[in-house]
Formats: sequence, C-alpha cells, structure tokens
Amino acid sequence: MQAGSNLQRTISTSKQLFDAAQQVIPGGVNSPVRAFKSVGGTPLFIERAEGAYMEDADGNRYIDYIGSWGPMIFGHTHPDVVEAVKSAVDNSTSFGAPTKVEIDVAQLIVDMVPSIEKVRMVNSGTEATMSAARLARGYTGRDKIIKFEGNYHGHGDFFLIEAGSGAATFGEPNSPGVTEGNAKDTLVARYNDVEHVETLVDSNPGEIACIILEPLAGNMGCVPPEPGFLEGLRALCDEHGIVLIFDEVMTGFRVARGGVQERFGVVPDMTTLGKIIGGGLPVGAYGGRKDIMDFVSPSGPVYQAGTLSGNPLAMRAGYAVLKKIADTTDLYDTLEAYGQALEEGIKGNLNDLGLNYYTTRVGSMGSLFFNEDRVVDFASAQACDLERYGKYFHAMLDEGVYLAPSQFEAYFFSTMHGAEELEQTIKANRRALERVHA
Ligand code: HOZ
Repeated sequence: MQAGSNLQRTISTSKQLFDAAQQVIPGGVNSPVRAFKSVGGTPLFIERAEGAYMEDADGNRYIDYIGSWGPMIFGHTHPDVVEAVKSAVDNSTSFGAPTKVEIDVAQLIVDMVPSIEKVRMVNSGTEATMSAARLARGYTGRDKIIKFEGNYHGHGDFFLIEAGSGAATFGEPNSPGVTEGNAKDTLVARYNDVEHVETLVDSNPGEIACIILEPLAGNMGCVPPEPGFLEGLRALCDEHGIVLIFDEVMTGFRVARGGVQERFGVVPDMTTLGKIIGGGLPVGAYGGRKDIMDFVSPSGPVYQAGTLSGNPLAMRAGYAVLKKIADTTDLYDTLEAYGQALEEGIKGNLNDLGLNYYTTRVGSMGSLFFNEDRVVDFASAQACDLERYGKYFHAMLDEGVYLAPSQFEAYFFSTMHGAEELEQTIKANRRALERVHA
C-alpha cells in the first residue's frame, strides 16, 4: 500500500459515516481528538492499514504518523502480531483465569524496564495511571498527588486538572464532573520547573503520596525534559519519601527499550505502560519496586481487579511485539536514523522558507510547533498558532500524510517508514508550509 499526493481526493464516504456516527455516538467518535474539532473538517473513517500506510473509507491512502497514537512501532499488520492474534483466538477470546503468556509478557517487561521488578496488567493507560496513584496513596498513607500542567494521564478524575491531549485540544483542561474533593488532592506544577515542585512539596509537608509525570511529554505536543528536571524530581522524592511515577504509556519501548528512564538515566519508583505492550490491542500495565507492588491485592491491601486484565489476545499480541523489540538489536538505531533525517528535512524546509518554527524530537516521536519560541511547558505549547496548525494538518492530508489532528499531540513513526516515505513526507511538509504561508 502506498500513498501519493491526494490533492484530488474526495471524502464523501467519511462524510456520510460521520453524519451517521453523530446520531448514535457522542460527537461521532469514541475518543474526542479523533473528531478533528480543533483542526476543522470531517474526520476520516479508516478502513485498513498496512506497514506505514493507512487507507480511508474513500480509498485515499496516507503515510501514517499516528501509528494508533503510539503502539505501531513495527507498523500496521505486522505478520508476527497478526499470526499471534489469529492463533490465540482459536483457543477462546477470554478465560478470566491466569495464562502462561501473562508470565512471559511480565518477564520481558521486567527484563527491559529498569524500574520494574513486578508488574500488573490492566486494560488501558487510564486504568494503569489510576491504579498506580491509588497504590502510591495506599503505600504511603498520604492523599495528595502532584501532576504537571499539560501532562495527560488518561481520564481518571483526579488527573483531569490542567490536563493535556484532548482536554487541552478542546480548551477544557479542567473537566466538569470532577468533584472538588478530587481536585483538592491534586496539586499542579509547571513542567520542567523543579523549583515550583519544591514549593508545592514544602507547603504540603508529609502529605504528598506521589509525583506523576510524562518524563517526556507527548500530550502537549512532544516536549522533552530539560537537563536536570528528572534528576531534580528524583532527589526531591528521595528526600521526602514520595513515590515517583513515570507515565511511560507513550514512551515505554518507544524512545529506548527501557523507555525514558533508560534513555535519560533516571529511574522512578513506579512506571505505567500501555500502547506498544499490547501491539494495538487494549492493554495497560503498572509496575515498579517489589515492596510497592506487593501492596496490590491479593498480596497486599490495595484493591484493583479486571475481568479482561491479561486478556489472551492482547497478551499474545503484546508478547509478539515485546519479543521482537528484545531481539531486534538495531531497532532504536534504525528509528533514530529516520528521525534525524526527518527532522533535518523539516528544519531545512523551514530554513528555506524563512520560517522559525520550533521542532522537537526524541527517537521516533516529535513535534513541529507553530511557535517561534522554545516550547518547554504547557504555557509555551498553548502559545502556538493553532489556526496555522489546522491549515498545515489539512494541507498534509492533501499531500498524503496523516498527522495528529491537534497541535497538542506528537507524531510517531515505525520501522516501516523508509527512504520513500521520508522523501515524500519532506516534500509534503515543504508544500504544506508553502500553502499555509501563501
Ligand atoms: N488521547 C489520545 C492521544 N494522546 C487520543 C487517543 C485516540 O483518540 O485514539
């Protein structure tokens, strides 16, 4: 499957499907950012995907830079994953009882993620972060948590305060329906600002259970940690007995085998995972130090459970991906090489066109911010020209490239993105920037 310039494309089937969807699904989508609201236009209904490409219901093809928002590190419909799911399904889709493959997946995670000595599987990143925070509270006997502006940890009540991703996209970082009781235990810090976190810790002595963050933010666009930020948080947590939680749902196995904690050399007490570890099936996980994880039921008092947790299809798909990650020695070099070339190409275009927009990238995720200043926190991300991003997004679709329909999301690519896709993307980027600034 390949994509060419789609300048002449029609999307009449997507339009019909969106009309029908809006009759029976709130906003016509099952996750808000998919509705294209912040970029305008009609969301594309997807029919199929293969390797680096997606095809919509009208037969238009696009180079895919979402990769299901992260999981598709080896591209869509990788034969190992397809085979794993096909062979698992013959043995039933769910048992509600333990299976061997759960141990195999857990072992691969423990082997590869520095902070994880034990891990519990759940069904989504949201469940993972909610469970991790509850565990940190149970373990420390404290109520309050610190999170960061523009970080997104799923839609658990106490995380929907100054949240990124869809909450930021729709200008509602504080959702109605979150009670004051929940909000009062959530303290919000500025990303990349250790001193601000220190102030919050000092003014709530002995009350903070955990500090949770995206150690490389992906939900306000891709915003890397500044030097010293992660180290500063680690030291602060050690000093005050606070559980440090890295939300690596997006970054786990993406920016290195061991995620941000391996790449940046700072090890948290707990880690949340999702996306890649399910190979595109619904999965989340939380893990960490044994003494903390043994506080989870049934070995400890903190309750958490799930009928579909460790689901055999998801575990088989996840195992196929994790095993491939463990066995592919040049995986991160390959992704880095593509990322470097992509970033250079985009920067070259910006330079040629006399534009100073800010770009970020760590491994196979990154952002082009429509902001001439550095983007290091939520305020600088929000200062982007969102209207221009919307125009750029649609111009890229016309050029056959599918990006995230929001400035407050990252791009992701896979090992299936090669020389041809690179060349086409860089050309598309140039033409799209020209159109935005015509
Ligand atoms: N909030 C998700 C990305 N950060 C979007 C997920 C989706 O719409 O599929």
